[in-house]
Amino acid sequence: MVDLSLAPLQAVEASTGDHSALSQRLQAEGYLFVRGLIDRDNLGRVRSEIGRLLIRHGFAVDDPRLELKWSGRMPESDELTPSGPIGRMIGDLPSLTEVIHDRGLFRFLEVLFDGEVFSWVENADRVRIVFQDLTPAKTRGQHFDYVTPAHQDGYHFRVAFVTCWVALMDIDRTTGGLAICKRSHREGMHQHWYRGSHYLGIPQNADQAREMARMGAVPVAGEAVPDDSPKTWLRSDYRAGDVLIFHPHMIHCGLPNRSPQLRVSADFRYQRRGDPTVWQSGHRLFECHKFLDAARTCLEGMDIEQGVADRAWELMRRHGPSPEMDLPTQARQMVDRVA
Ligand SMILES: O=C(O)CCC(=O)C(=O)O
Ligand SMILES: [Fe+2]
Repeated sequence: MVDLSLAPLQAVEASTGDHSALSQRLQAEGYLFVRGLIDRDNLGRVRSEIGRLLIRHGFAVDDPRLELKWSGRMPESDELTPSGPIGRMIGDLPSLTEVIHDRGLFRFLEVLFDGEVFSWVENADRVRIVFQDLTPAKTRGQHFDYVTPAHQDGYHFRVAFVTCWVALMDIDRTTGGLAICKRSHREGMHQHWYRGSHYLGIPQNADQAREMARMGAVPVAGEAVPDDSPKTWLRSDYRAGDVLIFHPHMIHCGLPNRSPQLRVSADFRYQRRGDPTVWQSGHRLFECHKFLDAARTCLEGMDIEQGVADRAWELMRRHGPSPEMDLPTQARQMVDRVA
């Protein structure tokens, strides 16, 4: 990640009841930042239950002076992923369901959408635990695993929706949190890069794109190419229960966690009920990943170039499982389409 020029987010009141004011602001600025939107008691309950799970599995230590203090243990294999055992336990917490369906959040979104709200099934699997990253900024590439690379959620899901990023604890500059690139939602869909299964996101400038290409990475989708114009990234010191709602084309990234705590946040997606949706919205994330991993394995087993496999995988990701054909047939069809 390149050095970021940071500025604070401008908040709107949770009680704003004016649909056109909110939707115009979302269109103009690409985000709505609402302090303390989530019910404090529910929020506290889910945080302490996640904290207890993290202590029980050795990731956090029980320290009354510092909640969610990292033990120094890193996750092994898939432990903490949505498919792994601890990830699944977090996803199944009833207190998390409460937060996903928080009354205040729903009321706010109903005003924003001017209609009923539909919560994605995979929201249960969107609690994110970000581990400490003490790598010096200079040596840290865009491809570093500890932070979420710059991307647009609209690349993943090509329908009308909003992402609600929720701070599940207080998150200051040291703990990292989310940053959004000011007004980047007006630039359309940017190129998103992969190297094999390694997701590199959006390069921040032309140099970084060249560096990715040199490593053998390819852009799999998106049109806008990186430019060298100065960019401002917006963030704030988040408090537990704050919600950052943003446009599908808003470029955002995670900031490195340099604190002794684990960073715990969630990112939920919602739509207006009745709007067209994507196959993923009706599935838990581990079901989606199972399909995507199987598609990847199938394509890697074929005698084709990496770039072709990457683009075919991208098509399979958009289509989802086919009721008409098995995976190898679908993979072959997509390869023929991109080759
Ligand atoms: O929390 C993060 O690091 C990334 C979250 C994200 O990408 C999202 O909210 O869509
Ligand atoms: Fe995202």
